Amino acid sequence: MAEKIINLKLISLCFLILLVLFMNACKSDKKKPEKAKIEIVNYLEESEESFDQRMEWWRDDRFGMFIHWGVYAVPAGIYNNKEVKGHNGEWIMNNAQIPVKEYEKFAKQFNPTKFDANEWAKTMKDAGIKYVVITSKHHDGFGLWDSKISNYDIVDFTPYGKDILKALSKACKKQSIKFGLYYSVIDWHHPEAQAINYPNYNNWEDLKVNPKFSSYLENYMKPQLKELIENYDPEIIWFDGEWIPDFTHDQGLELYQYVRSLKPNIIINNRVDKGRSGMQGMNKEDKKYAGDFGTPEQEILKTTSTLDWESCMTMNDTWGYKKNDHNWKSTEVLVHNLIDVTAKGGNYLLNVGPTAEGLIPTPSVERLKQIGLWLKINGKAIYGTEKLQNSYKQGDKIRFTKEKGSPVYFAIVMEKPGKTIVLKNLKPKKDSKITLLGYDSKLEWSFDNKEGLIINIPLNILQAWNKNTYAWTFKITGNEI
Ligand code: FHN
Repeated sequence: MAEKIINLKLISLCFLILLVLFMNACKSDKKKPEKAKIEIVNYLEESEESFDQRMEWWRDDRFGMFIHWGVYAVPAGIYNNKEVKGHNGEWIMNNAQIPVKEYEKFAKQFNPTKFDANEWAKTMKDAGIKYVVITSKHHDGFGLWDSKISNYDIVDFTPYGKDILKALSKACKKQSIKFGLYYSVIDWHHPEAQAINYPNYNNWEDLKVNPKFSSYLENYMKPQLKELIENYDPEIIWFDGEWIPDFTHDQGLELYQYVRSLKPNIIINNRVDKGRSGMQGMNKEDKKYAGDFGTPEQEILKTTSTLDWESCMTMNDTWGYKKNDHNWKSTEVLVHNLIDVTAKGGNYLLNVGPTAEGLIPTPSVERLKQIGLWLKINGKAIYGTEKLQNSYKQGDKIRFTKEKGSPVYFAIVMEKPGKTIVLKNLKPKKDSKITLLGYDSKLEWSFDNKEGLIINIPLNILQAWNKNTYAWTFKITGNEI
């Protein structure tokens, strides 16, 4: 009997122990905090493979539109009935040393009732533009979107009251044009960012650093960038105004990480950091600076580069609209620039400066149309191409490109050729069919080790060259020699 009682006690004890263990297990399960799954990625140490993947569409697209649009389109280069000195219309606030409250009066007049986002996107599409970069905020600090961080924007501060970025991003999406946003580090309107002696200074060197700049960076710039990325899903953030002494290299590195953390596959230009030297933007030591591509401004690199780059250029002399700037480049120059940039492995970001009413100036639209017509025929030699390994040119008037990953080469001739054209660096495949883009006929050719490739151009084709031809593209399957 006593043995039975001991057994029963033992069983109960075991049961109790198991119960306690079970309850503790449940408790500790409940208590165990969810392991935080925050993965800290260092975007500055991206592998080459991942970088190449991220940059692929941008490298293929080659041709983008830059849009400088904002309050400065209202004065359009004139202040107090006088033409303001300096090329750039978007600099009028600074160049004419206009006090903030005075400049705000222009914002109060900004009413672009003729702005039609779909029309703009169609102009881009017809021009063969593949991506666009628009000034969300230029140096004057005015925003083209409905910012919740500020009321100095198109919705809260102007009679127009509609969100331009919203309309344009939608219209671009419809036309499959990738959407990018320019954002200025400089802000002449924000009290924590503007030089503390603004607008009373004699020259650039006089501008005094604002001791509150890092507060503006943390509490204004970053939240605005977050807003822009979350609301408009841009593919590119294009920084500018990074040269001011208020902004540091370390802040640039951190800003790059910040923007990538908001959208990891976004592409960011090198002006996110202090790596551009002068206007050229192709610092040889770019590796230590953040940024995905170099930004030569108003110029084309002299030759190829191992870095990615994009030449941004105006069609006349200003970025932002100036009513008296009529110094337009010819369409021929613009087409030749696109060819030259492409052959050197870069991208071409061509600027328009719309009016205060919301229209892209007619001379720009006309040129864009002509470029589009040229690209309709010759686009194969531009989009999705890569630079040649040996030489991107022959003399001043011939440029080469190559279809990515295939033995198809293009020789682009930028002046009317004679009855034959001789190419020194390409050897066609035996029985290769050589054509001129836009014409069906097979061209006769011969190849000689000494002379090179000789292509005959029939008279009827030669006679078709006119002032809107700009350049002819010969398509050749073969290899480089
Ligand atoms: O100061 C600006 C200028 O207004 C314009 O936006 C150009 C475009 O690349 N960037 C700056 C100068 O580098």
